[in-house]
Amino acid sequence: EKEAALAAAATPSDAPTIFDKIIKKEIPSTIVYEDDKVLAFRDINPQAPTHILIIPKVKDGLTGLSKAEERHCEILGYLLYTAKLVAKQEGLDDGFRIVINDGPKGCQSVYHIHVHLLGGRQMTWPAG
Ligand code: DGP
Repeated sequence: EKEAALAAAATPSDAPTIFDKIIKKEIPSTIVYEDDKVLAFRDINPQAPTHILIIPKVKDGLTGLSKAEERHCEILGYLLYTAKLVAKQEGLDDGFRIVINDGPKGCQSVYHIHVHLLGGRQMTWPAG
């Protein structure tokens, strides 16, 4: 409930987020993969033994999936491909889950698009 309230309170905007500071290494994070386009780091509030966020280094207006334009197709595909690489690196050979929360009702709290990679336990369905 607390998380839902926090997410609902977050106003969707294109303003810089905490993830910009993570990208610039101004605040520490546990980075598990990095290249020129994307960064993958461990979620500060893990919901599974493996919980990693994959983000584009350049937001380019992509605060969330609902703001996607055709020009974002390449980076969107690359985020998913990176999730697959990181899943392999984490040894999630029996399966994993990818989540993109969008907007207040989707429980999004950080308005810089990010792919959640969750694994290391049995997932349940439907998601909450
Ligand atoms: P979402 O609720 O889908 O917008 O996910 C945002 C996630 O970001 C949430 O699971 C917690 C994580 N997060 C927020 N601030 C930080 C931070 O400073 N460091 C790290 N590693 N994760 C953060």
